[in-house]
Amino acid sequence: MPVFSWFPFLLIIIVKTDYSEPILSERHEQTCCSLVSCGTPGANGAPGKDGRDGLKGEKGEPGQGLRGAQGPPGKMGPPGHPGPQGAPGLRGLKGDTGDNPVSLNKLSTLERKIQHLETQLEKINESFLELSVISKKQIQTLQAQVNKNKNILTFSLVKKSGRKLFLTNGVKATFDRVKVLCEQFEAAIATPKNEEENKAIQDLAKGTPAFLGITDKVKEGQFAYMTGERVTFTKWKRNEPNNHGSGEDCVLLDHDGSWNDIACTTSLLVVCELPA
Ligand code: FUC
Ligand code: CA
Repeated sequence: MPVFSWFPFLLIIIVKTDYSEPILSERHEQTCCSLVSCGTPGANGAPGKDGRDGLKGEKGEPGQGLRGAQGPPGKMGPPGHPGPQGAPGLRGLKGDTGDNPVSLNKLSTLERKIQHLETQLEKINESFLELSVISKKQIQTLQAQVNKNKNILTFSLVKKSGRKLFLTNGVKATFDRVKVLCEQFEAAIATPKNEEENKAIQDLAKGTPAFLGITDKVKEGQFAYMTGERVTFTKWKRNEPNNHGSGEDCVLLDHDGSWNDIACTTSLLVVCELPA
């Protein structure tokens, strides 16, 4: 038999001898003790070297510590792959019947119609603009009238005399202030041009002295209306006008209807007049 055909047997014998050595020595010890009386057992030898690392233990319970704050969101990941194509949708409703092809002749008629409509529209727009301007003006006029009437209403006491309407708000004011108050509703300071009007103001004032729309501011001693025209009717008290203290340019209508020249800075009843 050639040598290589012995080799497997030889290998088995070697391996077996190697692995069975401790068993043999154990047996040998036992055999020894059973045959020969054994002596006192020797002292324990020094502990052997540390064995190899054991298998990895099971995962432990989560710790007791407080959970930390949530960290910032991570960077956006790369876009995913497009999904598979969806199932085909439901069939749509049937569409409208299409127009027939328009003939050139028909097209020009339509164009003419559109042009006509555009012209009409332009005209309507123009009329509308005109109309809105008119309405705006009308609204402004109406608003002005409302404001005027509102102011008249505050002058609740009214006395009509001939073609004039005398109004008072029962307030006292200096001459300049009376002028402003009356002008607020396009009225003038009460200016009697005859006895009847003088009496109407006297009655309306009910004993309170009132300013008249007459001054000699332009020329001392020459009393005139606010228009600048010289007075045509007067009802001076005896010894008036006297320009007392050299500073009396305005006129006061007294409780008895008589006049006295007075300082314009005096406060007297506000009486205005409007054409009736
Ligand atoms: C008379 C008047 C004056 C003033 C004075 C207190 O002299 O003429 O205008 O009222 O009295
Ligand atoms: Ca006087």
